[in-house]
Amino acid sequence: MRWTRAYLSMGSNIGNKYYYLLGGIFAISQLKNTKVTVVSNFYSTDPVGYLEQDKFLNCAIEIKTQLLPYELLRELQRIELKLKRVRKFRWGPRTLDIDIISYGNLRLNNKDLVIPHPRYKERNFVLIPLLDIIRDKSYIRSIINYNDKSVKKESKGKLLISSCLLGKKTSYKSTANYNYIISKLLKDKFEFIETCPEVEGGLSIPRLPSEKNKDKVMNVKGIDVTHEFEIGAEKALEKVLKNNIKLALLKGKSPSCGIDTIYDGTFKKNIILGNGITADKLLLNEIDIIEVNKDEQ
Ligand code: PH2
Ligand code: MG
Ligand code: MG
Repeated sequence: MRWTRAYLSMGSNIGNKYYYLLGGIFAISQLKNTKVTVVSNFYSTDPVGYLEQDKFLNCAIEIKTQLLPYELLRELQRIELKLKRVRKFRWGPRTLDIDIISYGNLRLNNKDLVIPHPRYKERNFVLIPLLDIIRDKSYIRSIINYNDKSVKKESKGKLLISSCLLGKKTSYKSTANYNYIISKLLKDKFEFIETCPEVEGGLSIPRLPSEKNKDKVMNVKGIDVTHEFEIGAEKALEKVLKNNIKLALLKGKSPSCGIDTIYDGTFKKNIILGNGITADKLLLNEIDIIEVNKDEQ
């Protein structure tokens, strides 16, 4: 199968807008046979259409995919639905809109899918992010309305991030969890405030593997390290509060950082529903969390 380059436009205007856009980007990067290759800047944009609604946050991404157009559409709709769910401790609607702007040089005109997107040329909230990332900029430049000031580039926001995801060798094995989207595509767009709650809680690098079971964390030799994990969680929360952070990108499955799924405490690679100690503490303080994992080799 060939890889096709596609451009997607993303928008959110309810709740933690960065949570939806970045959550969408990481979810897209996990689709089978699909890679996220470029991410635009993020823009605050006045609503177009219904004016009685909050400002949007918009961005555009380039992907390379082997999914066919309708497969891609279905997967994107599934991601929209998944991110619209109401999360624990928080209430209210959540929205994420992901539109296919172009797919290779395909032209398609069906009632449920039109490619290129039928209205993108009139929408500066699509064109301006697209101009950041598209290879052939001259056509887009010729159709942008430069008098329209309703699309404003966002200044760099702060995100909490697990330091192993930034390439630091802080994991229990003294390895990093390199992630291309973080290290290459998002690095210049955010200020990362890093934390390794296990190290900051006083544990060494390397350290014995630990797993969470109910509210305790034990290492593989049966020593209770809950106290260290709780100190680490406290320190992560301090950083979040001090920097007024609303969103964390945390390493998945970890007994400190894992969100939604973790290991069950038996050291047999069994996965159960649950959050790591730091993840739980951040959720209770209304911080949204996106699970990020290292790239597959
Ligand atoms: N999306 C819409 C309608 N209006 N306005 C802005 N600024 N940004 C959007 O993404 C947007 C919109 C329908 O999808
Ligand atoms: Mg749309
Ligand atoms: Mg849509």
